[in-house]
Amino acid sequence: MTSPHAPNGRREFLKQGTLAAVALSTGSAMAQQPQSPPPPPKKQPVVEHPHDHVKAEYDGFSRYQPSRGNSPDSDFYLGKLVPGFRKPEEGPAPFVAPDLQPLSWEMKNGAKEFHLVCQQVEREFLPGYRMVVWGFNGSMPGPTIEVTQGDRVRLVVHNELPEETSVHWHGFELPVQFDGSHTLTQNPIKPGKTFVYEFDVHEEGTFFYHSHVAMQETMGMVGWFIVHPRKPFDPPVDRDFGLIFQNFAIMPNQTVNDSFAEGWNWHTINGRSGPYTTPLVVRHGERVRIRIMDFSPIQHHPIHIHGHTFWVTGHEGARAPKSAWIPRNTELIAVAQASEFEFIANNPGDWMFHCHMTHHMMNHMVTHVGPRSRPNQHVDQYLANLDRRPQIPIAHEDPAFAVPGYPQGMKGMEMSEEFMKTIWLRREFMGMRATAPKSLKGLMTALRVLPDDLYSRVMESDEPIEKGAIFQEIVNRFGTPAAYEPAPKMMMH
Ligand SMILES: [Cu+2]
Repeated sequence: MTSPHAPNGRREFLKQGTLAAVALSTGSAMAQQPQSPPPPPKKQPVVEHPHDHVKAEYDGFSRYQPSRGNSPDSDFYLGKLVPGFRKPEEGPAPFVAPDLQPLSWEMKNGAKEFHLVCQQVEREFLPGYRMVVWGFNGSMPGPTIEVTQGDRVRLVVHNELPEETSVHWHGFELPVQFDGSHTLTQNPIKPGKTFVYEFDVHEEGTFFYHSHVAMQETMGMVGWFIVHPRKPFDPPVDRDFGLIFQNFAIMPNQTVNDSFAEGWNWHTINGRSGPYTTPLVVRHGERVRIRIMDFSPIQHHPIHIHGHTFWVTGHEGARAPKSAWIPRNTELIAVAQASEFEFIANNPGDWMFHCHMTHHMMNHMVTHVGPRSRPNQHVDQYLANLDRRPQIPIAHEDPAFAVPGYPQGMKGMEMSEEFMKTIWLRREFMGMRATAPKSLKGLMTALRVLPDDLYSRVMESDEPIEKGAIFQEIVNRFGTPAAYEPAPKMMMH
């Protein structure tokens, strides 16, 4: 991860561990106490605006509260050209692909030289769910390549797979011999062999690299290739996130993806399923860019963000001229396409950010014969008593069964104590509602918009934070505390 505040390295991990341990013990204590009433309503504070090079409000659009501004033709309608806090001379905001690592390079003979190893990798989609997929350098998706427009790049690709491969640099206008189109433009890279690609990057934008063997793509062989413009785009953004959406078919009791399947039951964002996807945490009022790419085998993703309206500023081809930007809250992204959104984070809270395909909002889906025919039961209870063969009642006495189609609440996702510990160990999750992990599944993550002081508590401080505390504070300041019910203390492992 390249974020300056992201948990990265042992020291950060230890810090978080201590923090979490304190939070955990606080949590256990809380679990035995009666729930305290919500604090009395507070007046919405006047937001201090410490930045004199940008304004809090532009033509009726406020960076600190939900607002649209005036005319749809205004440059500032819905925050369209409202700048972030980052000064243009600071260069582009660092690109952050949560849960993925950047790929390092060395300058050699006038080119940035990167080394990629194609190989089978193990990826933990959820805590304890280690899946066997294919990727690069021990990662799926592969590590992120980040360069600047005008760079010359040399990509040394070594094949550790047991079969031939080639790597395609998706979208680049490069010399044809380095396009990586398996057998059309080069001889395949045989197992154990190396091929060197080299070209000048004259464009800027959101690119990616992937194996050009179709079934290998399905096994996960993809990674970001981000090219920053020589001159940062206007208006400057404070955050630049990248999320790769993928689907896999991994049947119960299996760890290996079925690359030939057409029904997909495991869904990942940067190689993790919700709630293991790492929330995007930003400061209230910042300008945020999110780049999304769909590398699913055959399915498209309508990506929806709550509480905000974003401008679509470009796709995988290039940045769009401002006159062509479109405001949306849901953007359909097809296979091998990318979309870039920008918005002002003017609405504090923990917001859902997800694919809207219903089947993509669940983990390890199977036909839930057991759980779906019996209400409020987990299939594990049934499996644990197979010797006694518990009867499945043909006539259900529960009155709910009078409703055709009941039940529809999916059961079967076990969140063990160890699982929950791993979820809550991450700094980015601190202070979310105790039940937050239950609502983030499959292709879902959270956008957290936090006022400066709460951002510091979550991302920069070692002060213990009780589950729900940050959310409660946001309701106190911006919502209606009297009408807010804290989450039950049910996930306090
Ligand atoms: Cu989807």
